[in-house]
Amino acid sequence: MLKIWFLVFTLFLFVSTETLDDEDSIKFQESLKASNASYLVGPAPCPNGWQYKSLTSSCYIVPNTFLSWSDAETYCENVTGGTLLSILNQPEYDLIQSVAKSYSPIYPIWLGLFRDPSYQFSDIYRWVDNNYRLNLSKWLPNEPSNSKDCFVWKTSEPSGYKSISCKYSQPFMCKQHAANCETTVFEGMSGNLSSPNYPYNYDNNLDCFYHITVPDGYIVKLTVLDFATEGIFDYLQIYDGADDQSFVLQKLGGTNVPIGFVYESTQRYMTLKFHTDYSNVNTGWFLNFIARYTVVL
Ligand SMILES: [Ca+2]
Repeated sequence: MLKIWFLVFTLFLFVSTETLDDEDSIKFQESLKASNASYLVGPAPCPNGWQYKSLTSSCYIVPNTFLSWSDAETYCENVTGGTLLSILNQPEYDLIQSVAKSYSPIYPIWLGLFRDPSYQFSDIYRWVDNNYRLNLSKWLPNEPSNSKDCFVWKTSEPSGYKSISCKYSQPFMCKQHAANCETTVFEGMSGNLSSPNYPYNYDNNLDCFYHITVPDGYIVKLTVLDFATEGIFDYLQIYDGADDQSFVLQKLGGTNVPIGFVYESTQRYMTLKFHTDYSNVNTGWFLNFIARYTVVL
């Protein structure tokens, strides 16, 4: 399995050797009396400009351009952060058909669908954002053609899928899974953070954000108390700053993360992002943070 090979060739490095028991200033002890707060922000499931559909927990956008299949897929990945449209079940087909029809009543739109090269002598297809092989039931009569390698969705009646040459410029939709975590904001001198459902298994397809802010003159000292995720595919990324554009302090994944390891910010902010992929879960993680007084020269 592809995932195993990634695991074999990937090595996690841990940069901090500080332990839980190092000294903190008297000032820190005194100010522990200060109140702590955490609260949830959101939900804001889709980026700006995307349509959220609760039925599929997904976001959709229609770029105002016609492109070839490969250019459209690249556009969805690089420009929008999604993938070409997949239709994973009948409710999604019905839901998106009305959107697609109003957007492009004449021209068929690209599907993020490809013939699985490992099964080229049988009709096995995959969606670009989903690992499942599906026997599709939406083909138009006499489709798919063996001589054409890309697939469109004709949204006008009779609607259905057909194969065309990949080089044609067609309209398209991009899709991405909605962020199904609320963003958690921590403010104060200390707090505990854990993955969703901890100590029970977290879900697939997560992108959860945690923002920590400690008082002026302090830095964030984050300690790992428990950690178990699926290798490199489900990871917790720790940023030295107020958002995920900041410097990455560490990327944690797997089941060998040392308990008691500490990561410190250089300023009063720290951000964490927990990402999980489409399959295989574990019990997740439990962390603690405290504000540590620091003298900035
Ligand atoms: Ca996973």
